[in-house]
Amino acid sequence: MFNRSARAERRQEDQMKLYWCPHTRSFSILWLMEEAGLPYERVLVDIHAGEQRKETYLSINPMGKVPALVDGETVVAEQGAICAYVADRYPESGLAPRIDEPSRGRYLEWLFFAGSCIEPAFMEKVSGWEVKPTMSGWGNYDRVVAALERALAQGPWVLGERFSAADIMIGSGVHFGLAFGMLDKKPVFTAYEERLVARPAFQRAHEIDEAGAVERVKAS
Ligand SMILES: N[C@@H](CCC(=O)N[C@@H](CS)C(=O)NCC(=O)O)C(=O)O
Repeated sequence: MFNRSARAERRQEDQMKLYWCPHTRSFSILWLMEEAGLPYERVLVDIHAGEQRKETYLSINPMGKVPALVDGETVVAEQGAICAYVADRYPESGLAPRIDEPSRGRYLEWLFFAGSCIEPAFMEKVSGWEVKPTMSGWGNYDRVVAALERALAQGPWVLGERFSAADIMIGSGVHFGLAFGMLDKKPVFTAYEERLVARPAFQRAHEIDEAGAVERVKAS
């Protein structure tokens, strides 16, 4: 149940709790925790059984969605916010540029871009929305895809040579976009995805997620 490399020796009751459900967006935070190499406990919220709408969980995430993270008295939901929290609270994870580094600007931009631009752009695509690009915050699907292509053209990561939590957010978007046909399989996206999938932390998260999916079905 706990991360292999327990860099920080924490008592079990002090460990971070990741509220998660297999095969959901909470995969990105599973991956984040594996990249961070910090001990954490996973708490299954079976969204197929409606557990996300129970009062106990709504007090953690009033949106009734996974993921959410509890670290001592800190409670944080929303993938981007969780990435920002963990990367800054545990700088030894090396997942964020320092606040005074020039790359910090782009780092924050891409961290926010995932939720505020990629997510709605994919919804626009699958739902066939007609949007006015100058009025919608995300422009439109084509603009978002063009921005992503530009950002990933150099590589290997969104900040260039340095992998960061921004790659977890952008990478999850690209990964799911390719998997669900919301992104064309252009080499710029498939090559980036291949680099992401090759990361040991991604593979560990994938194994945990798959094992969790089997256990969830058995238990239900
Ligand atoms: N904006 C949220 C989205 C999370 C989300 O949509 N989670 C879905 C699973 S992929 C969920 O919990 N759905 C259950 C529900 O809405 O009842 C984030 O970035 O964390």
